[in-house]
Amino acid sequence: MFTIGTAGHIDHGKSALVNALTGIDPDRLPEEKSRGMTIDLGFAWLTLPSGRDISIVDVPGHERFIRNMVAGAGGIDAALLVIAGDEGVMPQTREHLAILDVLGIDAGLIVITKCDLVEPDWLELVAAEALEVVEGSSLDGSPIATVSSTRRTGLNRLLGELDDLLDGLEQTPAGGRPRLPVDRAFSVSGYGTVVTGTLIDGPLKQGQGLEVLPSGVRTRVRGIQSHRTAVEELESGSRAAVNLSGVEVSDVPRGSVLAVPGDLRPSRLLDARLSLLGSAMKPLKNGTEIAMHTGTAEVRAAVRLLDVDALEPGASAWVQMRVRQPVSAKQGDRFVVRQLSPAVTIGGGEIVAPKASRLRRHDLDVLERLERLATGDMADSIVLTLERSGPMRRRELAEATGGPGPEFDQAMAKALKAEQVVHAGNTYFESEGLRRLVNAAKSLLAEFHEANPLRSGLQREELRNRLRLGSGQFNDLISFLELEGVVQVDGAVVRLASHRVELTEEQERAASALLEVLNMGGFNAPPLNELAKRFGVTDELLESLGAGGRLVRVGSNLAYEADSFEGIKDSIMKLIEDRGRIDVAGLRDHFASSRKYCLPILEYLDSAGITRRVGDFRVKR
Ligand SMILES: Nc1nc2c(ncn2[C@@H]2O[C@H](COP(=O)(O)OP(=O)(O)O)[C@@H](O)[C@H]2O)c(=O)[nH]1
Ligand SMILES: [Mg+2]
Repeated sequence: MFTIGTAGHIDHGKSALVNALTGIDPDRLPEEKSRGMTIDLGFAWLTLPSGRDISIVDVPGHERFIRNMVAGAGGIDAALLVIAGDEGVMPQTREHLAILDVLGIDAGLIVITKCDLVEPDWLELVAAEALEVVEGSSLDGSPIATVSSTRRTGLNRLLGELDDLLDGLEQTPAGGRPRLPVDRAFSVSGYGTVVTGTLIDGPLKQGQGLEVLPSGVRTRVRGIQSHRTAVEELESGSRAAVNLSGVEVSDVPRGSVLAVPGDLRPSRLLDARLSLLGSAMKPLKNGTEIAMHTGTAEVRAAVRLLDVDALEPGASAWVQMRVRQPVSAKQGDRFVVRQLSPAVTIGGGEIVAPKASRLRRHDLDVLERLERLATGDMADSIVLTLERSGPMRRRELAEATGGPGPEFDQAMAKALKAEQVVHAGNTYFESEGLRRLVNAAKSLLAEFHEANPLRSGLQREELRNRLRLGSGQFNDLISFLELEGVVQVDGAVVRLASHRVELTEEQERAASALLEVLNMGGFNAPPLNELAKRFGVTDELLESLGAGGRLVRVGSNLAYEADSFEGIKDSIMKLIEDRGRIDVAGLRDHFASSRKYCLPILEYLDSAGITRRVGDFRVKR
């Protein structure tokens, strides 16, 4: 369904026009009725001559209520730019037009109202002025309809024009995921909390679980109404009133967004393309605080200009918007920028990355990436995000690009198929980036092996630190390398699959002599440091013998030759089996040894998971 919005200066007959077209008075608040002035958004609907149902959002014209106008204009498909025949173009005609322009609303009709009050020649002048004012804007060349709402003239022609206009518009494709920026929340007795808004992505279904952003409160759709009629499901573009379970009115103020849980993540830093209106009075300086309107939300933001030091009226720039309150937006969302004081619309733009990290100013690489991000499709933005931020988990990546959902899945499939993205486990790499990481890991390991030929490999943690990866990403990378047969992992140590510890003849001779003595020594092995010194076995060589499984290091100065230790272990286990348990004294007596040997051996067996300590005794594990 299409939603149409009004726009134009106060008292130009917007609400009267909506009333005349639909029979519904959009001014619903008592204060609006008593003051004869629209303050907040009004809603109405009608069926066009073609049989098409449309919704209408009526906005206030008064300059004090521009924020309400922006909230209403956010989700509309086409605009009725209303200009009173007796007054012609006025300040908020221009300001509303500028807002439609920056929001990218490029379908509309110019409606000249109150034609009963003026002469036809005068109307022609107003029409000419109107065409001039829309020139160069998104409504450039829009058809003009002339009406009198009081005398009800020109209304049918207007409806016909509207039908023609909508014929040429594309309906948002179905199959997306619902997103509803909330413009009103109230309580209905017997129902509870009801919110309204224009469903910008859909469909929305009865019973659906949703999340309120930025608060993160979970809720469920208890009922949906469109145009006061209950419906099971609502397509995107429609006006919606949604009865929510489990939330208070205060949980869903205007500016909140309802979305599928996990689809959007509130962000405080967004990358965007910002244009300053030609009508802005002065250049925008880097760091300026402004009001940013996106969806139905209005937040304070500081603008970081990335490619200029001051943005001139009529020019555009890459910016980072640092917002004071979290914003829950998607890539491609439009926003309006207003000056804080005096409050006037000065520009707007498009969000390129909803969840950004701080970028360097005046950096050509950064600017080029933003450019590609803005012009590319989602698959490109996936690749670019990975390029920029390094490997990411799927979830993280979805949030950093357009949000999870079928669009993301499709884009991901495309990027994987084109081999621009590669994944290992749940971590996604930009393929060039992965190649670089693989090469880095390989050369770090090769260097290590070269420098430490006797060591079996590099500590995992050390490799992770050198590659500067998070542990999840690192683990995925290592699994990938293992699968590819590049590395071999032994506990906490990683080595190149091709690496073998090879002893020189001399080292082998020394090692064998040492092991031989140990083998002969039995339970009461001679101190390791003395043996090592005697045979000229370096610490490194000892370590390598341990890693290679030829030597069992039981204590800092106590080691056994592997086979001989196996025998000792078997005897101890047999002893435990016979006696049920054993303590240090028992072991000492059995082997005619001393605590010096028995204690470290039992502790070693504990730590190897072979025995278990119970009080002073060891039992079989
Ligand atoms: N004569 C005449 N008066 C109109 C017409 N349309 C609106 N008005 C009057 O203009 C005033 C402002 O209209 P309203 O719809 O509230 O303007 P809005 O602020 O743009 O919504 C009201 O007093 C209306 O009755 C029209 O076509 N002809
Ligand atoms: Mg009004």
